[in-house]
Amino acid sequence: MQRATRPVERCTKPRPQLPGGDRMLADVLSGLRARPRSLPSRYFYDDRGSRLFQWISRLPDYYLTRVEREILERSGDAMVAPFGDGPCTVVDLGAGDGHKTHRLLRRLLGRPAGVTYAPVDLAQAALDEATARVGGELPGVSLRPVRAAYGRALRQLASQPGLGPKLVLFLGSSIGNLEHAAARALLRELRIAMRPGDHLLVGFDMVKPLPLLRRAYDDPQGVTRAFNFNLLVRLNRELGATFDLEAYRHVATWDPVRPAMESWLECTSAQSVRVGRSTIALEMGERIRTEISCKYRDQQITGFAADAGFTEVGRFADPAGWFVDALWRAPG
Ligand code: AVJ
Repeated sequence: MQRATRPVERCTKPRPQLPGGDRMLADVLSGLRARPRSLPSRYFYDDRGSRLFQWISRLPDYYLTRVEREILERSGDAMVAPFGDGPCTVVDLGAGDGHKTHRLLRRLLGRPAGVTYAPVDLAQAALDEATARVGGELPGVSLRPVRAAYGRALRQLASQPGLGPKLVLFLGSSIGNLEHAAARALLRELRIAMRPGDHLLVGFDMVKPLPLLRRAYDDPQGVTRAFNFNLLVRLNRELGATFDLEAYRHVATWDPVRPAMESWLECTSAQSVRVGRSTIALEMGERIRTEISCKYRDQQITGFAADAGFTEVGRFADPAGWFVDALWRAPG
């Protein structure tokens, strides 16, 4: 009996299920067909990609994380000052690796009213890690992880009673991965989802001498290169794509107009790549853009706050002015 059914099973067997899904396939194909060719940078952060970014954030050349941590260390008291004595909540957009959040939460312990920590991420692993870490290091902080996109998460939290005023963290110059129009749209969405008196702390990496930027996005140890290549590794695994890792090189360039650092994968020979049922032909020397990391000037920060309808409360920078954490209030 078994023998008789086996050929039938083989014929009707579906193609092996790939973890990537239709959304990822569509995003990747439309990016690869666009000019310039591009891949969405949000797909960097699978487990290995998240670990590689943590490694980047500890590199001496990647000053962003270190400098922002120093700013939070020095100015944390002023950042949490808007909270009165009642209960309050720190919302962490893109739960990151938590060393920075710790520096703010620490200062809210020992208050008579409760402190809640609400990490927000789409990845369950990131949420689990953030809650485990804060729960372990700062017992006494209530944990309220939210697995959702940023705007939706804030709307969800706004309807929950007892959380008190919120300090929403959007740190690390994560905003820099967005084109300006998309950044403005996100900030507006956040402001609408916040309640009057809630605050938003946004990290902006500032324009600075080019050699510093180049080293931050093309470190001599090659960790940033590995981070960039991991995107292809992921697409090969999750979409069954056929990128030949030997045939690309990591390139970091400066766009003075936006302005932004841009990360690319450049073909060192002509390539033909299968992605899903499509084939993409790439010429030797052609580049695929994998990320933009916008750099800002003070005036742009003013513009972002005004455009989204926030009131500026303060700006906290390192002595050299390399990085700014801007504190904004949602007006009544
Ligand atoms: C986490 C988006 C802020 O753009 O600087 C680090 C990611 N890319 N090195 C950045 C990244 C290359 C990083 N952000």
